[in-house]
Amino acid sequence: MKCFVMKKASILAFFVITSFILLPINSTYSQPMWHSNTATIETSEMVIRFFNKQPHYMFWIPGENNTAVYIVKFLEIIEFLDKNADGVYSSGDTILARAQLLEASVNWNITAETLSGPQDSVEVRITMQAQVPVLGMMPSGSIGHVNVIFVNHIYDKDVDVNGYVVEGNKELKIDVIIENWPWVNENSLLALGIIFAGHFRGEHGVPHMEHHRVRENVREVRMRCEEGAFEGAFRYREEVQIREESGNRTEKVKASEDFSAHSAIMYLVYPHFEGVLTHDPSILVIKPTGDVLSLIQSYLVYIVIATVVIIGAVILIKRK
Ligand SMILES: [Ca+2]
Repeated sequence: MKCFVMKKASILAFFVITSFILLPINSTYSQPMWHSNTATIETSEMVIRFFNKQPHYMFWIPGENNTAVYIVKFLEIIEFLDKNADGVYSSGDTILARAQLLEASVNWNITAETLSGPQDSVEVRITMQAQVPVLGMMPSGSIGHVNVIFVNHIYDKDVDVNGYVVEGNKELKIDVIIENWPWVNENSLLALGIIFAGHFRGEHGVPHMEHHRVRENVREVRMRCEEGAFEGAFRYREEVQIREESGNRTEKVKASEDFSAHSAIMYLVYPHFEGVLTHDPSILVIKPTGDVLSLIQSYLVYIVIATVVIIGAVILIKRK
């Protein structure tokens, strides 16, 4: 009798342990990886590809690229005169010069490092740097070069960076660095043009755009499509750091947008500066939470396995 009970218990234990081993498959620990041949960062929660090895970010949730891929493209930097004095780049403002970041002739140098980050994290850091030609408008022609750097950081766990929590594995923090702009005018401003787009079930499209405020000084534009089970987001701090010979200063950032069914473009506006400007936006993937149905769907395989295992255990025990 004693032996029989022992057997029962050990069979049950075996099945319980087996089902626990099977359960956490999708939460196994892994750190972000860089694939240089495809210029792709891969984590357990997010994939980011630098299309054409340029600052043209395509990103998705692993396994979901057939439904939705979101795109954030850093298109151009414009020097302009704010004619209507609204502090943003708007129609009627005068464009003085332009640097096109995605021209095929611009050669982006890409370097990859794996570092130990803050709070015992692992950081994968991909740096893209280029000397981008700046073309004047009146008269038209080259007026020099600007040094543009995108330093991309991703961490294997949530990390606090200057009071902002960067979400581990699913948020790419980008330092946009603009150095030595060859100014045409001493009263002008710069605008960084960013395009939002996507591939939805293989078709090129424009996501539905929504505004959110994440916290004080941090704004978010959320990208959503009907087809995808997840959303994309672009966040930015409403201030920039400027390093000049005369010292460092922090200045406000404003933005103008033109979001429609056919295109979505944003211009972040930076102040006039001599030296180096740093701004730190980020891109991230957001999975809907609290939706019971989608939670059940994502665990369906495990629920089925657990049920089969339990039924099997009950049958075996009853036979003994
Ligand atoms: Ca304006």
